[in-house]
Amino acid sequence: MSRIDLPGPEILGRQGLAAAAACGVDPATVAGEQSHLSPINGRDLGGVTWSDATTVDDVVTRAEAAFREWRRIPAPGRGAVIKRFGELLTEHKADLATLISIEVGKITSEALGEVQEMIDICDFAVGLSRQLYGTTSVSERPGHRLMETWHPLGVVGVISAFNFPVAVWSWNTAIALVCGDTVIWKPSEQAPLCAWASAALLDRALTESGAPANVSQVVVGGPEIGAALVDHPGVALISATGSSRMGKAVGPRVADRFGRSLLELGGNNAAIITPSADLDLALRGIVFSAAGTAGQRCTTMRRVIAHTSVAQQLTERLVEAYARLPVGNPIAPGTLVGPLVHGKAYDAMAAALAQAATDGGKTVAGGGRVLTDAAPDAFYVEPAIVTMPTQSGIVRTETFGPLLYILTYDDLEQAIALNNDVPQGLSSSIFTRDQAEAEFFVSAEGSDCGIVNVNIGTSGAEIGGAFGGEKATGGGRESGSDSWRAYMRRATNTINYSGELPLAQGVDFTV
Ligand code: UN1
Repeated sequence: MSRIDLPGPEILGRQGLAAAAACGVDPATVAGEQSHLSPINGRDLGGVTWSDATTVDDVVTRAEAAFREWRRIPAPGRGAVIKRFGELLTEHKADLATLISIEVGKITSEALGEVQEMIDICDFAVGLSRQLYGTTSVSERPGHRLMETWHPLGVVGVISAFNFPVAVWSWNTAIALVCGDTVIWKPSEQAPLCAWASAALLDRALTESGAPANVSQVVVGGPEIGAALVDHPGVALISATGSSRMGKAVGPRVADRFGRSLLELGGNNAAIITPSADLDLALRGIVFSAAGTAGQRCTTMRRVIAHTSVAQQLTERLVEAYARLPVGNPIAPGTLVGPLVHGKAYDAMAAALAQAATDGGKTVAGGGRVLTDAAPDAFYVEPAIVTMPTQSGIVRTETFGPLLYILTYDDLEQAIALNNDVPQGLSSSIFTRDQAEAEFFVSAEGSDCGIVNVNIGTSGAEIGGAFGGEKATGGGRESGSDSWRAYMRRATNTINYSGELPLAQGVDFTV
């Protein structure tokens, strides 16, 4: 099912600039030579300006100067800025959602959901600004005490991806700012207006509070900007979201200068559907996680591992549901599947489908490109389902599109082995009404992922939990729980109030 009412490039360009201007962006300052395509129609929205990588050094110097002042403001005062930022995001929720749809092609509901994630993380960070606590511990020495204090880390570089063009920055920034760090953001080239608009709202909150200049900065440009941040010794932490290939390049480079990195990389997320699963629930969970956001979340469900007793029925019902998915203009009411971000994403999906067929897979739903007449430069696809005889190389590869593989299993240990036998380790889920199965899946012998769900899909995590995964997913944790620790440095303090100087481990050094 596809919808054909696609707006023209001039309309989208105008809407985008109006939404950005409403958030405080001056259209004149962002106009430039760099072409800027909307996935909705594949056409230029009107050129934007990019920074040169040579400017990064100055940007870092300004961020370092801002850090020296910002860290002196008590954390609850920093939290008050984030509280105001959350209010401004609430006020401009629709503007930002419009920009997200125009620049990356998300349907309106998911674009609004992304802004809601930003608002939620602001709430979380405000509370956190009064809870940056360390522990105290007993000392082995009389009249001594051990304690930990947490201090701001420094300049944080945030490199974000097109698929969550603003929420992932806000997870990092809201937390980093209350922790006392300053932030430099290198957004996706795909979404400069989203970035400028979000940053303008944050700037407003900072200015209103009298915060020092340059607590938050944005540098829009190509990969060389990211590389300059990665290599800059003044950037204490690089938080990067993107492909495992990107992370493999970034991690060692940051480590080489003893910087810290927080990596949020690829996923190859599966759901195990057990014999006792509520299939109605499983169906809804799978369709949202696999086809939602046109399969372009790092948490997108890419594999279903179904028990042989339910696999056929489940597959038939999925095929039926997929036939009803409205594909088309993401801004039109009722659309559930928007476009792929660009032609390369489409090529990757087509190549994966061809490879899966070579490996013995059978495409049972979708896979074809649609709306080619209405939008010849855009890339709309019907979400695909491929049944696979084995978990071949292509199934173990993350293809960033709506492509779901179905595998089967006979016993749970085999299903868990399949779940874990991929390079990535981000998200996973099990659908079961059997408590022992659910517990086994979340146990140490179960899923090896950072996110392990029961009776919900793999995507759509709340901000309150730590977000991230293992293996080729990079190991980083962002967003809620105690992820804030990544943005601070820990000092262990031994306090001696005894008047004596006993040495630890019973060492005698009397002179
Ligand atoms: C991402 O795709 O990079 O759990 C982040 C989710 C969202 C975040 C996804 N809350 O699907």
